[in-house]
Amino acid sequence: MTPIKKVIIKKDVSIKPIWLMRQAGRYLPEFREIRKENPDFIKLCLNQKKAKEITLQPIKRYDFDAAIIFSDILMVPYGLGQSVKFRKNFGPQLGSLNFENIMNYEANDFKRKLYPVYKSISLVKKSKLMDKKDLIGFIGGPWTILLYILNRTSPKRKLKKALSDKPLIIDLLKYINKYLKLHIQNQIKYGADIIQIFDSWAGLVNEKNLEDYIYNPTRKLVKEIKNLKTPSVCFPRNINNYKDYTDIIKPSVINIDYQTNPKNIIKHINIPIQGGMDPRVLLTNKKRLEKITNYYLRTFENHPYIFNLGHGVLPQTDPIMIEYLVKLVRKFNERAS
Ligand code: 1CP
Repeated sequence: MTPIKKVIIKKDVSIKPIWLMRQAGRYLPEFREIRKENPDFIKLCLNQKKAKEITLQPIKRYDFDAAIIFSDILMVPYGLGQSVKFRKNFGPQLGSLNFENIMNYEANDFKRKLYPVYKSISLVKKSKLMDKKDLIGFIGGPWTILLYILNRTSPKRKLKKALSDKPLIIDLLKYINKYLKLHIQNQIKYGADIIQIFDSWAGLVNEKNLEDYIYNPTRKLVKEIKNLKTPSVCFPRNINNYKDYTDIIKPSVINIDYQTNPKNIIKHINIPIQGGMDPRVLLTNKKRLEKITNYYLRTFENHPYIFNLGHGVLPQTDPIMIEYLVKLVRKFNERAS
C-alpha cells in the first residue's frame, strides 16, 4: 500500500507523506523551459507526452509521495465547448457559452475533447517513477466551475451579476455535475488513484446558499468517487466551517487552508487531514520554514495527516526551499519510526 493510502485507509499516524498543490508548474525552471516553447496553455495540457513529463518533473526532483496530473480545472469548460485562454498577467479568459450548450452537450464530444488528459494519466501511471506513489486526478468544485463559466474571468478581477439568479444557478449546477462526474469516472478509469476536488471559490458563497451551491452538488460527486472505490480529497478554500462541511459531504480527506487553525481543527474533525501551511512560508528562510513545518507535523503527530500547503506553491518560490521542506518532513518521519 502507498504511504498516502496508508494514511487515508488505515488511518496510519506513524507516517506523514508529502506532496504539494501546484507542485507541477510555474516555480520550476524545467517547467518554464517547456512553457516558453508552448504559448497555448490548453494545448500544452492536451499534449500527452509533455503533460506526462511536467507531471513527473517534481517527482524526479523531490520524490514526493504523489504526482498530480498536469491539467487544469478549466479543462471542463473547454470540454464543454467554451473557449479558454490564459493571458499573461491577466489569468484565464473564457469565451461566451449559451446555457443550451451546457444542457444539451454530447457526453461523447466532452470525452473526445478531454481524451488526451486521460491518456496522459495512463502514461504517467506506467512510469517506473510512480512505484509506491499515487497519481492524483482532480476536478474543480461544481460551484467554482460554474463561477468561471459565467464570470468568464477570475473572480479576483470582478464578479458578474449573472451569479445572483438562484434557480438558474441550481439548474446549471445540475448540468455541470453531469460532466464533472464523467471527468471523474474517466480519470479513475485511466489510472487516477485519488480525486481531489478544488473548490477554490467556495468562500464566496454565503451561509444561506451553502446547501444548494456547495453541499448538495459536491456531496453527489464525493459519493460517486466513493462508489468507484477511490479516495476523495476536498479543498473548499476559505469556508468558515470545515466541521459542517466534512460532516455533510463526508470526503475521505479534507484539505485545510492556511487560515485554519490546525490545533483547533483536530478537536473537531476525525477524518484524515491534508495541508494547511501558508505557501508564503516558502518565501522566507530555512529557519522559519523549519519552525512552521515542524509546528504542523507536531500538531498532527497523532492524527492521520498528509503534508501539503494551504494553497498552491507560489510562482516565485525558490526550488531549494521545497527541497528543504521535503527533507524536514522525511526527517520527522525517520524520528517517528
Ligand atoms: O501560465 C502558466 O504557466 C500556467 C499556470 C498554470 C498551471 C501550471 C495554470 C493556469 N494552471 C496550472 C496547472 C494546474 N492548475 C494544476 C495541475 C498541476 C499542479 O497542481 O501541480 C492544478 C491542480 C490546477 C488547479 C487550478 N487551476 C485551480 C484550483 C487551485 C487553486 O489555485 O485555487 C484553479 C482556480 C485554476 C484556474 C487557473 N489556472 C491557471 C491559473 C492562472 C488559474 C487561476 C486563475 C484565477 O486566479 O482565478
